[in-house]
Amino acid sequence: MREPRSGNAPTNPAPVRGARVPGSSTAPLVHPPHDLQGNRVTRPSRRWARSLAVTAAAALAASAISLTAHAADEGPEQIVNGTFDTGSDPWWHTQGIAFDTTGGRLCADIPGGTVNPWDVIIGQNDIPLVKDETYAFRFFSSSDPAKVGRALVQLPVDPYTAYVTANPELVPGGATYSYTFTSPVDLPNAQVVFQLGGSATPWRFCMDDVSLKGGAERDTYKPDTGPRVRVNQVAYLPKGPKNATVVTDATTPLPWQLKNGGGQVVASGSTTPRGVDASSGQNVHSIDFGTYAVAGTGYTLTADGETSRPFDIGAAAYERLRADALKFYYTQRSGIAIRDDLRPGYARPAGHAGVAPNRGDTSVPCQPGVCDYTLDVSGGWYDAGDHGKYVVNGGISVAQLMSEFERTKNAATTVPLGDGALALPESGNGVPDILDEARWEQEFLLRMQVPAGKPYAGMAHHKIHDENWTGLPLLPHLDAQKRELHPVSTAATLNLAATAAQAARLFAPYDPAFAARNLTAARAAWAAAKANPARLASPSDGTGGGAYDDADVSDEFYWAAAELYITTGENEFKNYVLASPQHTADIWGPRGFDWGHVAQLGRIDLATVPNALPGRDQVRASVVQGADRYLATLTAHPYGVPYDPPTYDWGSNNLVLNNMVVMAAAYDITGTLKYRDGVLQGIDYIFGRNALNQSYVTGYGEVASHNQHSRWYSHQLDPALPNPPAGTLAGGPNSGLQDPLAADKLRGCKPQFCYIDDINSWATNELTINWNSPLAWVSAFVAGQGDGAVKAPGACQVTYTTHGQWPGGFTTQVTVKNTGTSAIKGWALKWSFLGGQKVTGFWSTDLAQSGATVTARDLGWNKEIKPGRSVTFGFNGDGAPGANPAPDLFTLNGAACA
Ligand code: 9MR
Repeated sequence: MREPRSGNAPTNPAPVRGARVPGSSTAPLVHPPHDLQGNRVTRPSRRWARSLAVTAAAALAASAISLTAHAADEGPEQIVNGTFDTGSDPWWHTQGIAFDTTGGRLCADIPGGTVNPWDVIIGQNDIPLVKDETYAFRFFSSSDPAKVGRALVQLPVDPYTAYVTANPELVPGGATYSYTFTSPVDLPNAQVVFQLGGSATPWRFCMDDVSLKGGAERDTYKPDTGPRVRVNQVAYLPKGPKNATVVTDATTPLPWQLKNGGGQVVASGSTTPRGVDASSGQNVHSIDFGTYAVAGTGYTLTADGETSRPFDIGAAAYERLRADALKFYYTQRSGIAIRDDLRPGYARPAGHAGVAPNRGDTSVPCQPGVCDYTLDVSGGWYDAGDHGKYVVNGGISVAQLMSEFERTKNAATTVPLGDGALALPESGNGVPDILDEARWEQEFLLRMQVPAGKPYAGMAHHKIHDENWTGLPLLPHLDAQKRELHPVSTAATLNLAATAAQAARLFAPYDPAFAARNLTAARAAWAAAKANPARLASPSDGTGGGAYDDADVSDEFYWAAAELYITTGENEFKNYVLASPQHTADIWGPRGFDWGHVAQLGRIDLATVPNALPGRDQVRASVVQGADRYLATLTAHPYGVPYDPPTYDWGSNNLVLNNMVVMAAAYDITGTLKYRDGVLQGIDYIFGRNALNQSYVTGYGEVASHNQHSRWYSHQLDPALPNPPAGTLAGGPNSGLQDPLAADKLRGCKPQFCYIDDINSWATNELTINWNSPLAWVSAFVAGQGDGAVKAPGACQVTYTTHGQWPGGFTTQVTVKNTGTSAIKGWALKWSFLGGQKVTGFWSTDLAQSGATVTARDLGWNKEIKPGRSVTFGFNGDGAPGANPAPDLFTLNGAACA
C-alpha cells in the first residue's frame, strides 16, 4: 500500500531533444524543458494593468516595494507550482543534483568543484512575458553555508538574454528577495532559472514561494464539449441498463426523445433533475431509457434542444474491444520486432534488444554501487509512454491478464478468447493468446530476480530504465541512453512471488516446466521478501523513469501469500493470509485499487478462485460489501461513476475500472443483477457519459482520446508515426496536474475537467500497461454478458468430493442432482482444473479433458436424471501441484449449476 495517494511526486517530464542548457553547451539535463513542438503556445488573451507599462528596457530594483512593484504584485501569477506543496514539477534541474521537497520546500545539495554559475541550474520554462509589462519577481531562499546565488528571468535559447539578473546574498536562515522589472519583449516561453554552480565546496540550497506576478492572465483553455446530452458513444447492451446525462440550467424535468438511425422517435420520457454534480460543477439531469431494447446503430438522444453524439444498441463493440484492449500489449513489447502483418501500421524494429544505438536490455548493469553483475532483462512490456520496465507495475498488469483468463474457468458469464484471437506471433501454438501475452511479461519479471549466490538472491530489482529522461518522439530501438537496474525492493519481490504463483497454476496444463519454474521463483521470492521485509523503493529515485515508491508493503505480502496459498494449499501461506490485518481490513476505499494498493487482488482471488481457505464465505461476503460501496457511489452520481473522491487521482480511469472489477466479482459470486448492471453503467462514463463528452478509449466512440503520451505513438508530434492502436485507454482526469501543459491549461479545473487529449500531458493523458489491464478485464466481462439477457441458472446441483489424495494423485466422486421439475435426458457436465490436474481413469461416465477443461458425459444407460434424482460418477487424477480444491463452477448442458 502506498500513501499518500494524491499529490505524490510527479516523475515523468517529456524533455526536448537536443535542448541546450542556458549558458553551457555541455551540462546534461535531468528534468529538462518539455518539448516545445507539441506545446501550443498562445498569445495572452487579456493584458493586465496596461497602464503600468513604464520602460522598454529591462529595469531592476532589488527589494523595491515601489508603487509599480506593488501593482505588479497584484497581477496574475506566472509561475506554476512555486510552493512545492505537491512535489517539484514542472521545475527541472541539471544533472548531478536531486530535488528534495519534503517539508514543502524545494531543496538540493549542490556539489562543490564546479566552475560556472550555470554548471548547476534549477529552472522552470514556458513563462509568458508581455512587452512593457512590469513584473514582481519574488522568492524565499536559503543556503548553508551562506552563498551569493544568481536568479534570472531570461530567453530560453542562445543568447539567453536576461530580463532580470539578481544576485541575492543567501543565508542559512533564509530570506525573501523581491525584484521588479519591465519586460522589453513579448515572449511566450521565458525561463526562470537559479544558477547555483561555481562553488569549490558543496552547499545546500532551498527555495519556496517562488512567484512572478504581472503581465497578462494566462490563456484559459476551453475544451470543446459538444452537445449537452452525454451518452455512452460506443454501445449499450440491448437488454442492459441505458442511462445518459443532460447538462442544463433547468431545475424541473425535461422531455427527452430517443431516435433511431433513421431519425424516427422510438422512445420518449422525462429527465430526472439531479442538481449540481461536484465532480464537474455542472447542473445536470439524468435520463433512463433502459426499457428500450432494440439493437441498431446510429441512435441519438435529444433533450433541452440538444442532440447527443450517436451510439449503438448492441453487443458487437464489446466483442471487438475485449480483443483490442489485449492486442494493446503486443505493440508495448520490448525486445521483439513488431510485425506489420499482425499490426498493420504499427511495425517497428525490436527495442532494447542489444543492438546499437540501444545499450540494453540483454546485459544491464546496476546503478553504480548497487550490484556487481549484469542481467539479461530483455523482453517484457514497456510500462507506458516511456521505455521503462517496472516490476511493481508489470506485476498488477500481468496479474489482471491472468485473472481475466482465470475468470473464464470460474465464472458463469464468460466467453473465452482462444488461441489465435489476438493475432500474436505465438498464435497457433495451442495456448490461449491471452496466456501467451501474459507470459511475455512474466518471463521478464522472472529475469528481474537476483540470481542465487548474489546479495539479496531471490529478491527482484525494482525496475530497469534509462539513466535520464528522453524526449518525444523516440522509437524504442533508437533510444541510446544507458539502461540501469535499480535496487531490489520488497514490493517488487512480492509482485514477482504473486504473479509467479498464479502463473504456476495457470500454465500447468500447457507448459508444466514453465509452471514449475514459476513456482520455484515464487517460493524463492517469498522467502527473500520475508528475510528483507522493508527494502523500500526510494521516492526520489525518479530520474529517467518513474519512482513507483511504496512505503507500506503489507498489502503486497498479503497478495503474494494469497496466490501462493491458492496454488499450493500449504499451511505457511494459509496461516499468513489468515493472520494478515489485510485479510479483514476494509480495503474498499473510495479511490479504488492500483499498483500501490494490491490487497484487493489477493482478496478477490481468494473469493473467486477455488480454494479451501477457512472462512472463505466471509471473504466472498467482503467483496460483495465492497461492490455495495461502489454501487452506492455510482447510484448517487449523476454521471453514474463508481468513483467520486473530491479530487481525481493520476490514472483515475483505471481506478474507475478497478471499482467495476469489484462489482463484477460480486456478480460472479452472487449472481445478483444489480452488480452486473453497475458495471454496465460504469462503462458509460469511460465511453462518453462524462463532463468532457468524450470516450477515453482510442477508436471507440465518435470523439475519443487519441493523442496519448507515448514516445512511439507520437503522431501529434510526427505525422509519420501512428496514434495509439484502437483499444488504448487514456489515464484520464487527474486533479494533480503534474505536467506543465496540464498545469497551464487546466489550472483550477473541477475533477472531471482535469484532462486534455494532448501528447504533452503525461499526467492526464498517458497510456500504461496497468490501465489497459482493467479495461481488458472489464470489457471481457461485458462481452460475456452477450446482449444483456440473463440466462436462467441450470436446475442442477453438483457434489464434488475428493475421497483420497496422495502425492501426485487423487480420486474424486461427482454427484449431479436434477433440482428442476422436468427430466434431464442426456447430460454433459463441464468444469475446470486449475493447477494442471489430469484425469487418468473414470467410471460411470465418458470423460474427456482438453487443457484445464473437463467434460463428463452420460453413457446412455444413465442419461436420464428425473426431477429430484441424481447420477454419480467418479474419476482418478494426477499431477495436482498441491492445492486441489473442488471447482466453484459446473455447467450442465451449457447452463451454470446454481
Ligand atoms: O501511474 C503512476 C501514478 O500512480 C503515480 O502517481 C505517478 C507518479 O509517481 O507515476 C505514474 O506512473 C508513471 C511512471 O512513474 C512512469 N511511467 C509512466 C507511468 C504513468 O504515468
